[in-house]
Amino acid sequence: RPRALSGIQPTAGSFHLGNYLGAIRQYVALQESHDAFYMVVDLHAITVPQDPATLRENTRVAAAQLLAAGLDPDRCTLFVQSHVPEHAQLGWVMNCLTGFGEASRMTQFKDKSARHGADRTTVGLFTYPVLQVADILLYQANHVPVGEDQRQHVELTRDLAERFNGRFGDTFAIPDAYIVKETGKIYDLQDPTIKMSKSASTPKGIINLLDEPKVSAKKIKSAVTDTGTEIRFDEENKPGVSNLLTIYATLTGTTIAELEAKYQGKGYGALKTDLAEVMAEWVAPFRDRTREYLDDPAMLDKVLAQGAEKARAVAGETLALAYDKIGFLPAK
Ligand code: AQP
Repeated sequence: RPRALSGIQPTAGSFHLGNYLGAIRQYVALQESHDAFYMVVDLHAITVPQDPATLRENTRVAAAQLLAAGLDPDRCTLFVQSHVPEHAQLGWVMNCLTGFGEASRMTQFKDKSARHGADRTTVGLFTYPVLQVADILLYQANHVPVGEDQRQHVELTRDLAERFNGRFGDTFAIPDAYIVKETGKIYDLQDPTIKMSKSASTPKGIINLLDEPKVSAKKIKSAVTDTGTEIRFDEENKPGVSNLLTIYATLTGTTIAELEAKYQGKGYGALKTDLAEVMAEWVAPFRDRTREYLDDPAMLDKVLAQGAEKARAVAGETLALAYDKIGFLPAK
């Protein structure tokens, strides 16, 4: 079986609809076909300031949501990044292979550092794409299910894996990004030209999966569309309507064409009312399931401990191989 690896940050408490449609849905699907590793990336979270108690709580909330979304610990390995020290260890190695200019070209870093301001931007934020390289290579991952915003980081991973293999001999598998074209970028509901994002979206622009269902329904109803009337998928001229159609089609397993036919001659109001209902009906059981997992922290911690043990077995082997190739003297 091919390997899959991906990670998600525990920073916001609730995941948002972009996280789910762009990434988590694919995590669930790839459990069936892949030897899959998924982690809550707390090391990445601290690239910006975090309150310790909130971070700890949100790490469990993130794991609970992944289980609620359909990850099954019997079919994938679910763990917390800081439980597997090899990530930081291989991260350092990868930092030493990355050019300063190369890291400076990462657009996610440029966007995020611009938002934080130079004084509040940490070196950790600068090198977080390199830690992501280590995350992926430790598991010899073939496929990395992510949203479109992460494509450049997977490209960096390929470059560094090739560089390492070229310099020290074959060590790492070369991964491919696994991005679903239709849902790789879900847009902000209030500004459908930018991605839905926990740091850039306004509260009305983002659907948080753990919000009250009626709050999410209301946000769909007040989504920005355009001055036209026709319900048609046209990302260039109708980005708002197109985004709603993508969300609707994916959550209900229908096609965009079917939806266009269904809403022919109807107004935007009808589309929004129906999608608001679909949205509320989707988030309600998701919230309930998440709460059930959170009500049993001992079970959750056990799942994460077992996941970390499985992850360490693989990561430890890869790190030992890389250390040996580099020429580190083995500890006796
Ligand atoms: N709008 C989106 N559409 C599709 N996929 C998305 N992802 C994020 N936003 C969208 C994907 O979700 C996964 C987890 O993301 P993360 O934990 O790295 O969170 P993030 O990228 O920090 O999420 P945000 O909301 O985009 O945060 P900020 O605003 O801080 O950058 C990833 O696979 C990501 O591609």
